[in-house]
Amino acid sequence: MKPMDVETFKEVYKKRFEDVYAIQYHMGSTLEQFQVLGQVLRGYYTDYWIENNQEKIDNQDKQVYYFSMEFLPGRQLKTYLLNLDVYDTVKTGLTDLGLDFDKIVEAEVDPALGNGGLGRLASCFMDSMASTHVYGNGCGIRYQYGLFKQKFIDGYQIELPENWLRNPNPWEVRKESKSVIVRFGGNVWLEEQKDGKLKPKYEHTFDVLAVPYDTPQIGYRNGVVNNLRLFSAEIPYDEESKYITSEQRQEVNSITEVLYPDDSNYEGRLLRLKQEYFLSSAGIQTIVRYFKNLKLPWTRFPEKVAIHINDTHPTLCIPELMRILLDEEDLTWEQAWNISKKTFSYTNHTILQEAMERWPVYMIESLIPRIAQIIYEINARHIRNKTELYGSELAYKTAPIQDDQVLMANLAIISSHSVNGVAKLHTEILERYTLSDFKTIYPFRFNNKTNGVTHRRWVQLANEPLSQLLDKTIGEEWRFQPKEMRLLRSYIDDESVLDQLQQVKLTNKKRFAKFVSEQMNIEIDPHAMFDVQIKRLHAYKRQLLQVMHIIDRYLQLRDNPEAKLAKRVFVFGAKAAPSYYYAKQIIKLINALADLVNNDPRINDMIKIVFVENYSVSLAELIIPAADLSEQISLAGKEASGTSNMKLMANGALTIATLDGANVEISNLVGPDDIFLFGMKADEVQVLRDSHAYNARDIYERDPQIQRILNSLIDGTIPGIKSEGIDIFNSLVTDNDEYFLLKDYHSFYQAQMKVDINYANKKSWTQKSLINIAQSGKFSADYTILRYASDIWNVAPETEVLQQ
Ligand code: 26V
Repeated sequence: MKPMDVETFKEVYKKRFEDVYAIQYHMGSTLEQFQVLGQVLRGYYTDYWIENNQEKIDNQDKQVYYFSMEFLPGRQLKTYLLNLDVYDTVKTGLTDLGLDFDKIVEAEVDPALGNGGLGRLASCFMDSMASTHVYGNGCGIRYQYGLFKQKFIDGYQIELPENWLRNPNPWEVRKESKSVIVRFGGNVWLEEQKDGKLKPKYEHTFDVLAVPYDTPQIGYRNGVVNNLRLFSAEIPYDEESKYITSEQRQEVNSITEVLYPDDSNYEGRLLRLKQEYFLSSAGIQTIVRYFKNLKLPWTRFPEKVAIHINDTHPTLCIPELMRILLDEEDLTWEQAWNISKKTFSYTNHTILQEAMERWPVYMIESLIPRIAQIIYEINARHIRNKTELYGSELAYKTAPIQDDQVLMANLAIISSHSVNGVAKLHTEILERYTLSDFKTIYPFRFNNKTNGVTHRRWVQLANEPLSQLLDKTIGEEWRFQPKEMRLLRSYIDDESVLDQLQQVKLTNKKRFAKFVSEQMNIEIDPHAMFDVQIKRLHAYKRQLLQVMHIIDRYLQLRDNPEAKLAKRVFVFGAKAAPSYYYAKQIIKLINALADLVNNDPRINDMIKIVFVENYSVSLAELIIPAADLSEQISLAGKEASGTSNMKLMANGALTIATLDGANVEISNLVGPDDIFLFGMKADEVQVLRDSHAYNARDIYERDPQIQRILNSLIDGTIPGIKSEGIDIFNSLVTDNDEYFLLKDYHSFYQAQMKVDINYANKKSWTQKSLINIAQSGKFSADYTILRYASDIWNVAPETEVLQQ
């Protein structure tokens, strides 16, 4: 990489600052300082970016396109500095100039262009593709407003718009010249050409311009710069006159105005369908244009292009590619279909029925009529071919169109060459139950790719004290090869390393405690256990189970302040979908409980509850390094993978978990002594549900411990709640507790008591923490990406630094 020394950097920075703002460099605001630093950095990396783009064209290497409706990149500045290997230079330079590096870092907005795990995974993958030398391109939407900003008012969640583009974004480049037109609506009919071929004709279509904005994705010290391309909807320039009414203009702008916040809850809303087609069409057109420049025959398309769809949201990519190959490139159906199938692969991220996308046929027909015709044809051919081979029952059960709806998962599965789940258990459930009919027809199409996280962001940057300790203890190789963190294992009895590990944790806890004191006015003891549950608020994730546990402890401590319980700080971070009423009631409950518990002098500060507002990637970076205990307590079989579990583990938190998602793999890696497992297993849940024998009211009536906890929801114990207490009580007792909280409660409670006992022994706790850190390297997204590359995308990255 190009050398950059501190003195040169300082000169360049000062000069640029004064040129841009016409004031002396030390007079600027932190925002101005950030903007200038962004420009300086951009000047530094652009050469690589240009070089990389040229190289790709010259070498004609296969390109991966990762389509996702969500990306959650977090702040980029530190990632760029780290990956360009100029972190220390820049930090020292700015400090020399009397500027506050950390403040400048915080001046960057954290783009919330995703809901949670799925979007964050896409961004970890972008970082890993660049770092493992996979030519990966992200394709997404440049939402003008990201996920809503969460505020608590009187304990209730209020949603405010998140205008993340308020200030200029120094990383993105608007590529107007690469814009494409996306066509909606109108009438379409097939007309016979002179040569006898049928070609579609369109009239009265509504055309929208898709303008790309590119953001570089810089690999870790390897000179690679990939591209994240986000499309923005605009009025086509040469057709301004057609869009004269404000309604028409608003209709265009609304397409990329806002991210849908209803994570895991499908709603057949027209605007969402428009977004999905907008992304699919714009992205596919861009790829086709790129491929045509290579001047190769169409049959070689799958050799040069792999297209991955992140959940079903961009599935319309498939009929869109078919449309272009058929209508514009004159391929036959068989030719187009073969090319498509070899090109597309699909990841499933959920088995929750309510998250499965299915679009009414009439909607697709009126919004994108030509695409509807193509889907009908895919459907008809599927039924015909599969009936012949497997009989009509299986053919119809796997068809993409059923009951006048397009089942997007079915469409994605039958049109791709690979379908993967995101953790071993999840893939097993898909194969055995959810998608078993497809498994019969396509036995080799399914595979597992357990999720991963980038240790660069989640350890190297978020936890500098730990990173330094690792460097000192095991050398720096782990930074390139996270599996090398396992070398830490041999220090399990090294008192000095254990002491330092404790110091690292304490430092991080103090940093978080300072934030909590300054921002929330709550004083927390850094020596207490920090017990963390950070994820979207959803009934299946069972934040309520943790609430029951907290109430239980609170009541015990109130009766007996000397009770043998560990001092704990319970940390929550969670947004609820704006329309998810029950989840919002739980938010109110947690806040009301926090008010009660945090201010009750009878319990001697033995419990504090910290519910951080507006949980985000940036807050995760602050919370995760400070965590002692990681709560991964979803009902077994429901959480596809989870990724906060991996990040927390890498930062030395111990996990309390059900055997769900990737928790199963974490448990296998660390062994039974270094994780706290509880609760029903996925197959037990299935049996219990199928038996219809579960009776939650019965448990409530017979079990005094549970009864006392639940009564506190309705008897005024928690003064801040009103109807919420009753509704939540009813969801458990009257509505038979859909997620089996009462069934799992005792097992959970026992596990929590075991946690308390273990935490009392500082040394053995720290040893367990060390094992967790050491084993976490296996969850590096770099390895996950290499498996996608070899098993699914068929690309061979230059992996001189990484072996799987
Ligand atoms: C569905 C929908 C439905 C339509 C409206 C907007 C919307 C947004 C997102 C979703 C999909 C939710 C699926 C999801 O986020 N799954 C999570 O994926 C993570 C990464 O694989 C995984 O770790 C989590 O366990 C899984 O819940």
